[in-house]
Amino acid sequence: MRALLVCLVLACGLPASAQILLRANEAPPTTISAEAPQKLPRHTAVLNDHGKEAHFEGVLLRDLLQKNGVPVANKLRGKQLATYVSTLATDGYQVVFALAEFDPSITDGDILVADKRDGRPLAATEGPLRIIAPHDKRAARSLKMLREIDVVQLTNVEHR
Ligand SMILES: Nc1nc2c(c(=O)[nH]1)N[C@H]1C(S)=C(S)[C@@H](COP(=O)(O)O)O[C@H]1N2
Ligand SMILES: [Mo]
Repeated sequence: MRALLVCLVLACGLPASAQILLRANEAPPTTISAEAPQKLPRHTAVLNDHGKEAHFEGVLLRDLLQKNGVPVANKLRGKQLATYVSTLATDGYQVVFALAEFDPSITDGDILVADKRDGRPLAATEGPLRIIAPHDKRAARSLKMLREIDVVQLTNVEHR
């Protein structure tokens, strides 16, 4: 793939099993063990789970990206607007977000990587980590059993 590829597998104030993986182009993935867990602010979000409210807690995906060298702080421009964030679950489910969805000057940018539901750690059927996209009308992008996050910047080579 002719795209700059950065892959992050998560940790950061999140379950101990989490670790960070960085990958650029076809280079072998680099795993960085979370020896010094990053202290990120905790956030909450409410998800409409088939008509029932579920309360989740975790860290902002935006903060996690920022902390791992993907700038999403504010007012993205240029190639940053041609960058996507692909999330992959252990069951193969995959959801793509635009990087701009994490820019607070464009959206509320409050998509979570959650590790708690109604105050308790997530069950194995949805955890240990789950994406929560609280403003979506359906929970389809709220990917369960999160395994990887790839940040991919498109290049003009791919435009045809
Ligand atoms: N890993 C994973 N996450 C997923 C899904 C899935 O199949 N696998 N389904 C999505 C869909 S379509 C919905 S509506 C919500 C809730 O799915 P559930 O009703 O199976 O809990 O999870 C989302 N996250
Ligand atoms: Mo769904």
